[in-house]
Amino acid sequence: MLKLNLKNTCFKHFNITKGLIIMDLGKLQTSPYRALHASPKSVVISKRSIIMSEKKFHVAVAGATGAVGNQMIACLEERNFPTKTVKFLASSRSVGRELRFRGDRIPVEELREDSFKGVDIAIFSAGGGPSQEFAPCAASDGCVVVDNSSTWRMDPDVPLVVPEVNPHAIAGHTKKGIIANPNCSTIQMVLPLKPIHDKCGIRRIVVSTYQAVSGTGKKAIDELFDQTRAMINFLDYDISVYPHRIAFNCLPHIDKFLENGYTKEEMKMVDETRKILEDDTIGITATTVRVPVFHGHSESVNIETKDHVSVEEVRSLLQNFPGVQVMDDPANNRYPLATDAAGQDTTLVGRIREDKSVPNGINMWIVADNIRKGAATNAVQIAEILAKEYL
Ligand code: 2RA
Repeated sequence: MLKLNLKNTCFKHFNITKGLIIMDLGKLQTSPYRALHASPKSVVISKRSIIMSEKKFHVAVAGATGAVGNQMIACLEERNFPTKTVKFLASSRSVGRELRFRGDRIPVEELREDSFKGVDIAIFSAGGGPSQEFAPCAASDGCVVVDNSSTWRMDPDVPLVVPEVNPHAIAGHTKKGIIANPNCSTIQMVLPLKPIHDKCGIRRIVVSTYQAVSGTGKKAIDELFDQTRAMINFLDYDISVYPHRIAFNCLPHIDKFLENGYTKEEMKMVDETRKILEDDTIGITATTVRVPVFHGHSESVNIETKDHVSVEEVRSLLQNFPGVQVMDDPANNRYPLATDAAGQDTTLVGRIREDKSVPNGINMWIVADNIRKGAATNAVQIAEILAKEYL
């Protein structure tokens, strides 16, 4: 058995026999692969989580058994959210399962119209259909919903919030009882763009994404793993989650294609960015690509600003913006990687440089954990502000 120590990858154990690389499946199924998805490398707990009011809340998580739902539960626990009771809701298929919370085993209940009586805050990651059906039921029972699906994001009566960027928008929760959590690729892009937009006005954004399979969910994580394992062993593989093989490939296709030639994911980045930055004049074009990475979306972002801004000023603006960390020392091979971002809540920015092809152009590379800051952490942060300032 030849052991290769590949930092931050799944593939630790290889057996070389007659020129073939045979992977030790038993070990792969347990330690590195599962550990990569199960536990964060480090957990950044914001000061906000510590300064919560004494008041405690009845909280429900809808879609609790999914990849994002699991992480929402972990975030509530890590950030010490002031819960009085918790309720974990999912489809009838998951009833009978138990999920751990603060040392207790909580039985999963079926998500139904009457699930929200007596619940103060419900965090949803149950998919578009259930959000459409059940979020209004929750709201009519007096519960405020923080919804991770795309269903309500562009509704003018629903705030779309990244807490570091537009926390004031949470006040609009009273209109429908729903607050939308933006798309993961949008959240990590608007964070560093906000202070630049405030300082010198962004005229245009050109973004290309490199998105991890965990953005699609557990089945996609398994498909990338299974295809990779099969290919390394020269075996046949199945293709079911994506239209093409994702292992050792890049798919310029996330969500459905629209009539305008863009995908829904690309148009989410356009529309949501304008809504969050409260500026419909920004020109935005996006190309979103799925890559064979388990956790962490990366983005190449090019901006043109109205007023000139130097690279040094951009660095300084980002260094002083909450939730953003500048990691930009190319001479020492330091730039953000998906493997750096995975397991933490900070959005990493590097490769900051002038785009000399236009008068006021800046390029940067932005990376974040799509399940944490791109979904669960952002939703729990919204719930924290809601709890502290509005309920
Ligand atoms: C993705 N943006 O990565 C989606 C998840 N919300 O597929």
